[in-house]
Amino acid sequence: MPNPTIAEYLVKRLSDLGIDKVFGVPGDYAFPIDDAIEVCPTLQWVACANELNAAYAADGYARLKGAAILSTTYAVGELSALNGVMGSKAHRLPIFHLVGAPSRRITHQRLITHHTLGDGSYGNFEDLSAAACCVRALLTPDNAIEEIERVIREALRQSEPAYIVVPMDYAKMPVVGAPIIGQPIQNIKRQSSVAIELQGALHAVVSRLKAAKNPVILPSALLARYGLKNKLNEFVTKSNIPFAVAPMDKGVMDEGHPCFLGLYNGDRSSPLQTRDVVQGADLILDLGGIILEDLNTGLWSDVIPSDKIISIHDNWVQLGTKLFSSVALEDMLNGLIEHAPRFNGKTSAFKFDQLPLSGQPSDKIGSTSLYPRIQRMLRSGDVLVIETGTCMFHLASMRLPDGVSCESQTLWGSIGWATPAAFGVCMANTQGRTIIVTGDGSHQLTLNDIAAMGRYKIKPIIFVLNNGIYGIEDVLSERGHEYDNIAPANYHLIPKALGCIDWLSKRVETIKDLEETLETLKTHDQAAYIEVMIPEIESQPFPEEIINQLYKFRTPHAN
Ligand SMILES: Cc1ncc(C[n+]2csc(CCOP(=O)(O)OP(=O)(O)O)c2C)c(N)n1
Ligand SMILES: [Mg+2]
Repeated sequence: MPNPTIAEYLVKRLSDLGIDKVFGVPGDYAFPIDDAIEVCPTLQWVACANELNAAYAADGYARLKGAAILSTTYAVGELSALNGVMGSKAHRLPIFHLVGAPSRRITHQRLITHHTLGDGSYGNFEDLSAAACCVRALLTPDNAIEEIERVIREALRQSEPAYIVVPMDYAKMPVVGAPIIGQPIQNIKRQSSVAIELQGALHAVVSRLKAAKNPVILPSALLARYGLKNKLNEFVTKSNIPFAVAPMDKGVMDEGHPCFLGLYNGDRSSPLQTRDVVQGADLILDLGGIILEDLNTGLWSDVIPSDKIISIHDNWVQLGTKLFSSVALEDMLNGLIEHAPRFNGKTSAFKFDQLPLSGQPSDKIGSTSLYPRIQRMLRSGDVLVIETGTCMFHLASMRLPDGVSCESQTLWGSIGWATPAAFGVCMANTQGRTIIVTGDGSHQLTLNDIAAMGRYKIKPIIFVLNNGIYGIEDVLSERGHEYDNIAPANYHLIPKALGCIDWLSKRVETIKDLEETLETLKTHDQAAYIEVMIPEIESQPFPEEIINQLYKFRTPHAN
């Protein structure tokens, strides 16, 4: 049998990882890749409304499946995807970004083509796209087999996006050499350690744990990226060490676990006692490298002395000034499962579960009545997708019921992410429901992918919070700016207008409306779209003190 073409081989080799969908928008330079995807029996082409949405959808898919494929065309397509891929880099997701480029027969002759600046220059967009990736390759028939192995290896090792460009003529040529059949991602060892560094790090960490009286674990989302959620659970269960999660890391561990303390977010922890337990611990085991970003630390109000924290990063371990490098996170976790001592104290010193229910049936809905009801509707197996905006503050501090996980984009924070990301999550989540909570302003950026959701007959449950404004911006600055008002829309009419069949679509204004709709959802087996009216007056500015804490615009006192 003749060798497959580069395009055929590339998409098949990536699907060997267990990826079964490709998110993208077609384009002429990418036709050979698009065609190869279409005929590949293990891949489904998922047509998104635009490349940015496709990148967000790939991001959501990779959060559950471990990796994803994004396919765009030269320049106009890839540059539209850039913000989304950069977000995946920030959130450490291996997205394979495939881009079809003009053929070498064109570029060698410097013929001026469409999607260029008209200057006969071709490589100038590659540097831009590659900036969102940890590894890049331009495939030729001669290098394709080796380059694809290198790119896959590196993207999985670093858990970051990869950029793969294929000129159109090369894409249709057979690969030279012996094609390789790959392994599913779960079977691949992502990083390996240098034995002496690993032994040293493990010994140092275990000794510190043995000497500790009241340690606490802070697990980071990076563990999920490396497929280590189950191992984390095994370690926590076996060691019985209490753990708290920071907002960015919510969803990495089941919040129904008896060792769960709550959300650690400095002075904005929930419940507040979580802060005291974390900051009162004599040892904090940071598993995965917690990112001390403003919104992940209660505006940098975390107070953890460096001698109390041990940080186990993806491939290095730090204990004060002692640093071990070339130590794989997975190897450390395996070692800890085997050697860490078991703690016997009572783990959770306080009880907190459901938010109190408030409001009468005829009352208008507000945040205090909405979130307790969302909390009660969640059930094991659900994945909650949280958009950037006022909802993220309410949802981050809310305890998730047993077996519910969640995804958010707390670090990159690009509004509009959640709607397509939930599309991607839904495409990967064959077990449970996918529930998304988004503000109206964010939703307006990417709601055109509701049409794609209808087309592929997925069944998300979407809550759109209609307050008519960029509410969080009012909270962070002041009220009344014209630029924070958003175009009014009848959101609940969108699914129908965009061709979604059998969707439950409602606008709810009172608690009675909301409760009736939530009751229907209990037995409803189709997609649902609920426009929740929220009074804009709720978005009151934070006190200036807090705003200054975040932006530091004031000149500090001289002494
Ligand atoms: C792509 C992008 N553009 C602009 C912003 C700035 N921004 C952050 S939150 C926000 C408003 C979100 O409003 P909405 O989705 O309506 O939620 P609300 O806060 O009103 O609940 C904006 C404009 C951003 N984070 N990302
Ligand atoms: Mg809003």
